[in-house]
Amino acid sequence: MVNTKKRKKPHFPAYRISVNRSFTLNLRPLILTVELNNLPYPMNHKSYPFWHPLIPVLILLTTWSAISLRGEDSRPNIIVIICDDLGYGDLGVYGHPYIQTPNLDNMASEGILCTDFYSTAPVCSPSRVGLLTGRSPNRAGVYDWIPPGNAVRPDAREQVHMQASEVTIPKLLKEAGYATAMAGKWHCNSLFNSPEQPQPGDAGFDHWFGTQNNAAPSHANPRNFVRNGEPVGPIEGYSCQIVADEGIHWISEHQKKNPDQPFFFYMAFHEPHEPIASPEEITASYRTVAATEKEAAYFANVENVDRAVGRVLATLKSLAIDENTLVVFTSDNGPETLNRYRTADHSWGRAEPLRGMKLWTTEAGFRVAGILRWPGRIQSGQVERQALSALDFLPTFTKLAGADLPENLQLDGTDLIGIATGKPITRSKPLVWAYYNAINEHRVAMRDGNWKVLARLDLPKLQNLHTGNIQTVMDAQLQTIEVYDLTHDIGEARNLAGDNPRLTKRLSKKLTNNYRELLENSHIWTPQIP
Ligand SMILES: [Ca+2]
Repeated sequence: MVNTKKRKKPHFPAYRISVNRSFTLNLRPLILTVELNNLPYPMNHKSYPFWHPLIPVLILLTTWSAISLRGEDSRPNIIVIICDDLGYGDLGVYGHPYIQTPNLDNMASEGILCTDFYSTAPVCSPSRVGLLTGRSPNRAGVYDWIPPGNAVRPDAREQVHMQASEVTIPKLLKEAGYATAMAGKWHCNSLFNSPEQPQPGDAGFDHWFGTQNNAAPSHANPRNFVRNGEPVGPIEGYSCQIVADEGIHWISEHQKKNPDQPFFFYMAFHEPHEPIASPEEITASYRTVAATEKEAAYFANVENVDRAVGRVLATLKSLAIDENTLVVFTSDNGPETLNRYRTADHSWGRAEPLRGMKLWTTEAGFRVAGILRWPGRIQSGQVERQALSALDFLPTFTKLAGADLPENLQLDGTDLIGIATGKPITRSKPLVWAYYNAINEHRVAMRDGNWKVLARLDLPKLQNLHTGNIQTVMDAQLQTIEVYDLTHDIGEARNLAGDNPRLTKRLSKKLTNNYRELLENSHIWTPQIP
């Protein structure tokens, strides 16, 4: 269903009444909730409607003199941490037998571990555009990874970028009063740090520190970072720690200067995408379990990410903003295939138990790690098995921020507010991916409830849709439908399409309807070469 409903919630300031740190009242027009904190009560950290029977008891137990009323924005800070090509099975908490990820394992145990979390595409650029816009990246015209735009191409790929008209998470949160910043891999344009295309600042980030694509020459001592339009030059250290440093510094400075203003930080690590480089000290610890030196370096690369995440989470605690900061951790796509290209020789990412790898439309292409942590609002130790997507971040974050959505904005996800309290989410349309350059033959995929559906298109591999090929794409019909029950077959091993024609027909129709709608609303580029 197209989400055209404008959110009417006005941006009234919230006032917090604190009573001996034992409970707080958040007062907003139309929304009156009581949060119980630090109480020996089994439903600690829950919000209660104003009529909850505990309220009068608690009020009687306090004195007015203990109450301080102060104007304070109680909306959460939000941090998105995204890895590059992290395998679904690469973290300890997702079952890796060797890689040590204690910080991410703890983050999951303190929040929600998502078993069925999806990125918006099986490759870098579209995945990031989908996350930032809350829409299938095809709508923005970003179909495949974006090469540098230094040469005109017949398929117009040199033009591809997230256009200025796209509505993004940072734009919406900034309008709602948030401070916004990003650090790491951008990969949403072909002309990075050029006035010819929108840059991270144009996408809504007040502060940005990034690279067009990978850290170069590798994760070690990168030379290609740009901060707010100014090339930084060589930096000593490893990319994920450098990116974490930028985040820690920016967040710390922001808390000093504007402690009452909530912030959004997008932290996009380059690891563990090639070209991989890892600290010797960590690599050494894996030499006894890794088959090769390069596998040990890959394992160390993921552990280095874990250490960077640990430093960020420790900073939130030291700044005393841990309780009111939502941190999400995920990956842009699945693991790279070892030696798929010449320099992909460290790519020992683990897709198990999923089928495929990065660039596939089977589960390993885009089912990724998904961890959500927000101690003030999310109960610890939850495991979430509903299908969730990075498409859901925009509707979730804008709701938390009370931000207005533009009229007629077509979104492809749903808000995840309910999962904090174990409620089922409502998804008005299935998750659909159309990746025309997939390694496997089924270029279109759908997740609907427990069903995974794959379909072929009678098309050659395409990296872009443009005026020269759009008619051929429009004429291509979905065919050779495959159906899998992911509840019992996470590895997509048993195609049920032939066993259950009625189910297959129903799912095929649903996929066709949603795919056609997406195609009709996908941006089409015009090549400069006729
Ligand atoms: Ca990637």
